[in-house]
Amino acid sequence: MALARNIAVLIGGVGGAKLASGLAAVVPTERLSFIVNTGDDFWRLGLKICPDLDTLMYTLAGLVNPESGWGVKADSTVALDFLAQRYQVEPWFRLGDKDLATHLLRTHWLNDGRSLTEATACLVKRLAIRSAILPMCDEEAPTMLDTVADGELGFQEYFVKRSWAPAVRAIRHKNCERAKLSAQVRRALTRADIVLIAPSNPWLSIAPILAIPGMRDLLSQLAAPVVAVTPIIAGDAVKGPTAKIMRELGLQVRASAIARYYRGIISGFVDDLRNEPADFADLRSIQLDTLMIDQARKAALAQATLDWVGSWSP
Ligand code: FO1
Repeated sequence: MALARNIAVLIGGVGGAKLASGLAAVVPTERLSFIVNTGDDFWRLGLKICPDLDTLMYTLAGLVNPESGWGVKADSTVALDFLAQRYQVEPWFRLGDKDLATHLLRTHWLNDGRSLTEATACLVKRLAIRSAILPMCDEEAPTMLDTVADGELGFQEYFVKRSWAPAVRAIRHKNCERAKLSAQVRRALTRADIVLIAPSNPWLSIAPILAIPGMRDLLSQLAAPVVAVTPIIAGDAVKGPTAKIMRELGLQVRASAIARYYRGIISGFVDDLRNEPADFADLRSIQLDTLMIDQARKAALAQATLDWVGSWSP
């Protein structure tokens, strides 16, 4: 594949950011556009929190906390501790001091009338990131989990407060019918020579993006290849609730179930070497080492994926 090609990536949180980091190591970063899940976003203490945007932003800026994969490295929690100790505010959502600066500035700009796309672009520019980081939409379309025992929970209540323990029976993208494809997202997708779906949780991180009216149609009509990377390795999720949710939704925990979920959108699928070879029907597929345990492997997966797609005959 020629170096100067445009790549758009649909992406969620920590798992997806690893591939983003690999891509940034092997292609000019200004050629990368990320369309990021905002279904996890919520308001906390009057501040707009956008975990997946920030995870990607901090990763590409070299600021991410390497232990957790989210938040800022070497951050302190002076404000959070003071809130807990002196004001009895429950510190269930860990907001570090440096991370708080991002939420303050973003919320300030939103209150000033900027869209989330504009506010994110300003943060990205000030962090000297050359890739485009685009919220999936400017409207709020929060992911809601319908749980067996506790009814409907907001995403962060389910994921962080309840440690994704409650069994899920359905997932809803509240108000998604009101969301619109932004001009920036549309342009990133139509200009892309290749579209990747990162190995993020298909149901929690990618489904909210696909739920935006017009998104599925746009993706299915693109001339460019659309290729998903498996989040299932050796028949399980590397981290997080992907496998648990698949079981709860009555699906088999297999890469082929992920490929089936993306049917009609993707033309290719990157499976993992450790998975049982599967029949992906009419999709092109390849088995690669998708376990991104260090920077070298992140870059190797990004390069191998781009080389593979670049070798497809037109
Ligand atoms: N994840 C946690 O498991 N616990 C936290 O306290 C937590 C705080 C947090 C603060 C800012 C931020 O940007 C992300 C944060 N995350 C936390 C991660 C995040 O909520 C999830 O990993 C994603 O929403 C899932 O993609």
